[in-house]
Amino acid sequence: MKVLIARRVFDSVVERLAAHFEVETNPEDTVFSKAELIARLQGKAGAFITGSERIDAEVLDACPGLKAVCNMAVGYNNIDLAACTARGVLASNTPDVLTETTADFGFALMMATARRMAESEHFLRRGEWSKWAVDMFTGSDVHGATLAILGMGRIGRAIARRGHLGFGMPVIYHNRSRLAPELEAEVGARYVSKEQLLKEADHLVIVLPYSAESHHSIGAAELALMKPQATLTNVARGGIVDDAALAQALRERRIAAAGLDVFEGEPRVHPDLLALPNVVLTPHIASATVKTRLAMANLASDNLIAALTGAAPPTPLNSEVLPLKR
Ligand code: 8YV
Repeated sequence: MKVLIARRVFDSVVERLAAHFEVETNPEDTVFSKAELIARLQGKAGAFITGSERIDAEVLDACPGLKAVCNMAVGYNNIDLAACTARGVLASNTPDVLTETTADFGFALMMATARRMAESEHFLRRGEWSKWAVDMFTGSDVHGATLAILGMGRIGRAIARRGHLGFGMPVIYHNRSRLAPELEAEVGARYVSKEQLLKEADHLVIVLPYSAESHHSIGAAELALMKPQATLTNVARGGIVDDAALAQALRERRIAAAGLDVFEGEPRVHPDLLALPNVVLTPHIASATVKTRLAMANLASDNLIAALTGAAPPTPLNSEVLPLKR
């Protein structure tokens, strides 16, 4: 059987897959256009993909031999799951292995935002530090401040736990569904309405999955509810926040600062955000530790190997298509 590894990955992962399949790799690490993806998937039974490749009905219909698409990411908004299921194609993602790493980064980005770390570093690098001043880069405290979490899945809970146990933060959250009382107690989190969350937040951290429903969950109206001293951190997906509205709120100091690891239309970043001092911007690296990226790649491979060899994939998104018939 032939499989496509759509992006450059670790040699050990290519070797593992090559022990089971005839693999086509992408050493140039190009992000394929839809036409190129379709061309590359001809005759392939499986695809190892990342969040950059979109698998939709058009791709699936153009690649009738495709049986499994295995995403190296926990978010799977790049995959039309219903279209996969309707055609009997197995889809998988990589939950759990990146939870703590992503929570570390989300917490760090929130702290860097609250304490103005990027802005002050740029000032220092520009050679503008000539003397100490009483109000130089004064930010807002993290310890004891209200941590507001939008989306309370695995990563949200891991961030809540850090705030609650490590920093004495009162934690509030809003989510489609409420956590069981014992889970709320474990991370010290209190369920509130979205409006209350925005009004009470000192530090808002967004960890929602992206979908048509969560598109622009945070826009001008939501930002208007927040305190002028509040910060916003997004480690979920671009598109959940309306970047133009956020840039305007930051410019007018209607909120204090933002920490963003994800952007609408990335890798393009809204020029208004790039021009602002009160933002910390990182290139979608919340899961980027050597250990975690390797674990994600191995889990995506485990899913692909299992799906195509008749075993049970460890983290399927649509196990109802098993055993594969296509
Ligand atoms: C990935 C992510 O690095 O897991 C996710 O959903 O956003 C990141 O961990 C990215 O999607 C590339 O696959």
